[in-house]
Amino acid sequence: MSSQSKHFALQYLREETLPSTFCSGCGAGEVTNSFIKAVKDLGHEDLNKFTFVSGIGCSSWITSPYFKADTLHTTHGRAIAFATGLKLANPELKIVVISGDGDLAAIGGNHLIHAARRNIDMTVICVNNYIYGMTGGQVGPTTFTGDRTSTTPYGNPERPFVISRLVAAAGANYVARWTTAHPVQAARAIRTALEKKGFSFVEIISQCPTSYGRKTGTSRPEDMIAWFKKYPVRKKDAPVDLQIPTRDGVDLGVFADRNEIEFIESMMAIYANLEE
Ligand SMILES: Cc1ncc(C[n+]2csc(CCOP(=O)(O)OP(=O)(O)O)c2C)c(N)n1
Ligand code: SF4
Repeated sequence: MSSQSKHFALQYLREETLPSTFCSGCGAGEVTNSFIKAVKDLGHEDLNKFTFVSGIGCSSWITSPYFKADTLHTTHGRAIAFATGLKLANPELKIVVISGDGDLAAIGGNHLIHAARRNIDMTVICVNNYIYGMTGGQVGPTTFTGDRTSTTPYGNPERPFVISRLVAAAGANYVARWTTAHPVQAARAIRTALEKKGFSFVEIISQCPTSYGRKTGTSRPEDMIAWFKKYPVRKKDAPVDLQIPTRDGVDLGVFADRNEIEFIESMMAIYANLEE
């Protein structure tokens, strides 16, 4: 293949690791494309400016081993805890966490809300496929009520979190939610998130035809994408809808966009006062 006909993302990926191990039709590739598009639009020729952190899960494999960058593949649920340590040790680092909804909102949920509350400078991309994909489709905190999963074979009795609302309410400077069916909007949101000082969060709803679709009657990736396309888009500054979402659709768009003081700046301001 001539270098001119190469896919734009290949410049940022370790080609020797491809093809990826994701199932065919998985949304992980679209998330990768949206992220790389955002980085390219920001004028970066490579990923050297970034340090990537992920937990454990299929979505956690998006960065490592594929990204040509420094990538830390950590433990399940602790990506934000590792990322917080890195940022405090070296505030110059531009840290990006890419992980799944189980990793970030179930076992890692406490790290997530407190990082948002502190407004620590990092970007978190949450790949929400409504399930624990890697381990075979167990129910998670984003699974809809009534969904059949491998651990709720008669239907899920719980109600789902809306992670984006939760993170916005906790204090993040930027929060947006799109899907793999909205790659342009997702790339734009990631670009805004990467430029934002403070805690920025982009949730991308993504199809897992293998572990979620198969059990919930939508195992064709194209059917899942058609479903995502029907989701309503919030009007800018519209009041946040507090209804518990159903499979009929979750709202997309921007949930927070503000410029409140970032954690390390806040800490340094206190230290500066002590020295005076
Ligand atoms: C402490 C710990 N608990 C549980 C597991 C098993 N485990 C690995 S990945 C995973 C869930 C993955 O789901 P998610 O984070 O949503 O990512 P996905 O695979 O859906 O992309 C679990 C429970 C683990 N590795 N470590
Ligand atoms: S199990 Fe689901 S999330 Fe994991 S690679 Fe396959 S389709 Fe993607």
